[in-house]
Amino acid sequence: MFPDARFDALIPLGWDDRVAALYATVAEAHHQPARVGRVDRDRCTVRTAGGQVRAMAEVLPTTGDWVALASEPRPAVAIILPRWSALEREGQLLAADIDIVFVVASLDRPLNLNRIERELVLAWDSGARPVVVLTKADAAPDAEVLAKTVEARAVGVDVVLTSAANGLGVDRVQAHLRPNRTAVLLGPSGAGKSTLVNRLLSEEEAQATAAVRAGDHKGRHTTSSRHLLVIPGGGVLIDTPGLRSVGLTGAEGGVALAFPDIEAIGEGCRFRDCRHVNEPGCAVVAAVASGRLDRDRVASYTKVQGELEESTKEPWAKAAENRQARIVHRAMNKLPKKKR
Ligand SMILES: Nc1nc2c(ncn2[C@@H]2O[C@H](COP(=O)(O)OP(=O)(O)O)[C@@H](O)[C@H]2O)c(=O)[nH]1
Ligand SMILES: [Mg+2]
Ligand SMILES: [Zn+2]
Repeated sequence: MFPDARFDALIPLGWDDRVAALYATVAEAHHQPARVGRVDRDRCTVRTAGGQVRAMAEVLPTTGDWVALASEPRPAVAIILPRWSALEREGQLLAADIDIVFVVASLDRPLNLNRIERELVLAWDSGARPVVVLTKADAAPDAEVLAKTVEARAVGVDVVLTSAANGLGVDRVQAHLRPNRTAVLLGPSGAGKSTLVNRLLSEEEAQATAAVRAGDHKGRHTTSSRHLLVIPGGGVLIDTPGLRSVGLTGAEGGVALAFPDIEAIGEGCRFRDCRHVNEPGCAVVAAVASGRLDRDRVASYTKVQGELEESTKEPWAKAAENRQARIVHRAMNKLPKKKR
């Protein structure tokens, strides 16, 4: 059945045996495969073997989704293919069917290791593999040292030092993409995501983007909405607008993957529900004391854990807790004021 030459034009968009197999399980004969490039309100722009099409969708897909497209009576997303990964922040889908999440942070401002760690949790939770991309290495004299610091905190994750200004590390980013992989860029606004994208795009495509944008006075590739870009050297990139905050609600699965070393050592704690703060027999605290675990990394872990516990509490439990807090508060207000 595969390969089906009719769909060869989709290969640069990430079409491969895996997608073809998924497609074959859900699509009907009158459908054609397409990949979602962008979504606005009730419509989306999809890329088919024949080109770009605006399509209606009853259930909105997200950027990166593979879909079965019906063309009669008008183009419409008939089926969203089962996703093998989805990057999600607080229930909001940012990208689907990605293989890599580039966690982007720039070196022209103080490193926010906590934020990187939180983005790594989201990245791991998506089902894709995270890679940290440190940008603007040209703007930091101690870039190498900063990269080492990040490496120590991002266990099991490749850290790539880049500069769009002088081209450093761009080949390493490209190497991650080249075997027809799809990656999404995650990181705060101003981190240099779009500049890196432009660097990876061919001159023609970058110019085409600029020309499209010139009409709306933005002048260059900016990210008003996520979209999907084919990288000439191979692979697909999804640019996202900068996230202001990185909420972790629902990302429990990502925590275990982002902190495998701490979770493994935590197996040795005396108490199953050890919080690794000051419990007796805590293996994590012992590992910090002996230098086996990084103290700041453990602090991030416990912070993230606390936040997830807070977000997964039943609403009634939270209400009861708040009620209790109010009662205590009132009782305290009723206490006679301390004499000075
Ligand atoms: N010095 C330096 N500045 C950069 C580099 N990459 C991006 N910038 C600048 O950083 C700013 C934000 O870049 P942009 O790509 O728009 O960030 P985004 O919001 O993450 O898409 C722009 O003014 C860029 O010119 C780099 O490698 N070196
Ligand atoms: Mg941008
Ligand atoms: Zn413990």
